[in-house]
Amino acid sequence: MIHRIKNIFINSKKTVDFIVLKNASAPFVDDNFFYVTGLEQGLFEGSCAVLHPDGALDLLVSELEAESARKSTAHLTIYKTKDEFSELLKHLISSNKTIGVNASGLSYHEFNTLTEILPQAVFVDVSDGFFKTRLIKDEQEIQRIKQACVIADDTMAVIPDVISEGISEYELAAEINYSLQSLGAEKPAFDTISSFGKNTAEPHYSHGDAKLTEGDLILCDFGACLKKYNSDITRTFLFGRATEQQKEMYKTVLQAQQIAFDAIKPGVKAGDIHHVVSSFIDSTKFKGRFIHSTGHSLGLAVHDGPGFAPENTMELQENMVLTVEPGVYLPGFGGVRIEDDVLIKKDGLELLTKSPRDFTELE
Ligand SMILES: [Mn+2]
Repeated sequence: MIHRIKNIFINSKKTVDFIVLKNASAPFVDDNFFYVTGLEQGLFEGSCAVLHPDGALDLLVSELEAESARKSTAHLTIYKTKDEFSELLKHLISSNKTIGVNASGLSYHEFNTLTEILPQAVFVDVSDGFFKTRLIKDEQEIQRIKQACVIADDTMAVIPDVISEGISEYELAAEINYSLQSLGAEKPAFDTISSFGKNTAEPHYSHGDAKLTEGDLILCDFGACLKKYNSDITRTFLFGRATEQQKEMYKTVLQAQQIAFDAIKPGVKAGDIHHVVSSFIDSTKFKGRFIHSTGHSLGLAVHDGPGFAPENTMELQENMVLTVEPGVYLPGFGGVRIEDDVLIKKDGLELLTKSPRDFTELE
């Protein structure tokens, strides 16, 4: 993980002597703790990582996490009490230094704790360094995301078999989550979305007690979390026979996604990808019905940084991983979204999720 740590220092506009990550209780545990350690397991509540510009890493963890932490190559120190933690941290850091913190992952309470332990230190926000470094995935990260994508694809393949008239959105979500974990995921990447009929028109509706009836669109959006890395996929199916309007919605979204795939390559601005997709949808009868951005960066977090959003001027680079997920939503009628995960390659992209994308009418 030495290269990751060195790059965080290089990619931050600020110059600092150390970087300190300090976790609170879950869910306020900084993803970057796992980024710099490469650890696949463990919660690491209250733990602290001290990063050095040469790539060295000190971990300060409670006894509870000691066994998990030993799997990392970092220099490990175990603390038993809060006082011991403070003494050990002071010992690791000479107090009159400039210390970088990740302001986007540090609670105000934990920040106050650090300033109390190290009153002479100057604290500087180096979140830009983490953010920039994490956008470009290294080989280990790409392998983990690929494995998470395989589990998501294998789960998508199960859906036609579990669908039947009268099944509830809750039950379908449970089937999806069961499949994800039985195929090796630690957990679903996020709250699984399985919506039917008019509920498919709400992009962030998760699931409720609606029961599947003939003619319903079925929208499934989920991912696998594996070794802390995530996948994210969406397919929209139809139960029964599709109407012309449903077919047209699907065709439009599928075409929009292909337009994005064709345009994605290194050097193109992320925002421009969104513009080609949204202007295509706006040229159809579904004008104004694409109501979110075209995709987001994906990795340790499901929303791992900016993506194909209207204002994003970031240039695409090799080894970024993003989602491509256009959709069309008609309130009171239903919605269609198709989402895949892509790895940016030298000449274009590699599709990491491979589930079939043609419109499927399920019986
Ligand atoms: Mn997504």
